[in-house]
Amino acid sequence: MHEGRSETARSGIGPLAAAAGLVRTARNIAVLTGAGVSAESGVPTFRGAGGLWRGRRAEDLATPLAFRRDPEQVWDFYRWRMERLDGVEPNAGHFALAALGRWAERFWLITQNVDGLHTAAGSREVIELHGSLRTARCRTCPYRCPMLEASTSPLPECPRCGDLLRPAVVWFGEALPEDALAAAGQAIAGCSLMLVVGTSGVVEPASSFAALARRRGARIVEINLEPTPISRAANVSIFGRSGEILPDLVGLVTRGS
Ligand code: BJW
Ligand code: ZN
Repeated sequence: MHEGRSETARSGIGPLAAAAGLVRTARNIAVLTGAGVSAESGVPTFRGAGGLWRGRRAEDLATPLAFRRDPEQVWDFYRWRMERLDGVEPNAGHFALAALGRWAERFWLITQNVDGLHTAAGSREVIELHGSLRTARCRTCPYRCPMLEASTSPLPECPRCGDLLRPAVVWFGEALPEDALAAAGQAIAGCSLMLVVGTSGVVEPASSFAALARRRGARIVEINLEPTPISRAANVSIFGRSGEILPDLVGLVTRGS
């Protein structure tokens, strides 16, 4: 773990203790997670070396245009993603966030991830900004079904209207689910501390949440392997693996050890 550029340098205490102090006094806590929180469970991140699929950038396949051009290839990609999720378990970071949720007075867990691992770790009412890889939906009508039912055929069709089914995730240029966006707005307005974990902070609108919360007076703690655009808004940045740092941080907050 490396010391972040932050208030901690001035106060002389380490970033972990500084972050624990901020979280303990906050009580109303919002958490925003990205792919990094699931990396130690073996789920590849989007950007960087792990983000490639057959030489293509994962984010280039997560678009409506890619689906219009070559739906079979996009389905191949998502079937591969589903297979990668088979047998994947939440890691110590997911469990620590579930424990933090039980401890906090008010708590919101906002995730950009579509892997369902926060829920599997026991977090409740997870705000899934970018949808879920566990569900498929029709691209035309409101039909939805479990992904496992849809992904048996190379190009699954809607049993109601006959158009194509697609993964119920949010692609670039698409609006986020209204309920998730409204819940995230409440979190930003209601939190006195936002903990941002394992996101590169480049995808809107999630990348603005920390700055918005900070403008409303919340403190920001960031956990990532490296500095990100969110580091500028952060009171404390802790650089290291979230599967190691989160249990330490939550232990300090909830047990004082
Ligand atoms: C660790 C770690 C460890 C690793 N411990 N840390 C110009 C053109 C076109 C669009 C735009 C544009 N400018 C802005 C936009 C908008 C666009 C956008 O933001 N684009 C930018 C990229 C330029 N945004 C959108 O289009 C969004 N919609 C929208 O804005 O709607 C407006 C609208 C309103 C009304 C009508 C219509 C539209 C939608 C964004 C959807 C993003 N979708 C994806 C795919 C989801 C489905 C799927 O999974 O396939 O979401 S893209 C991808 O990026 C995925 C992720 O959730 C998202 C964020 O990635 P994340 O989580 O940050 O992962 P990484 O890989 O980037 O970073 C991992 C981090 O973890 C790194 O920092 C590591 O260091 C760290 N790490 N191991 C701690 N162990
Ligand atoms: Zn349909």
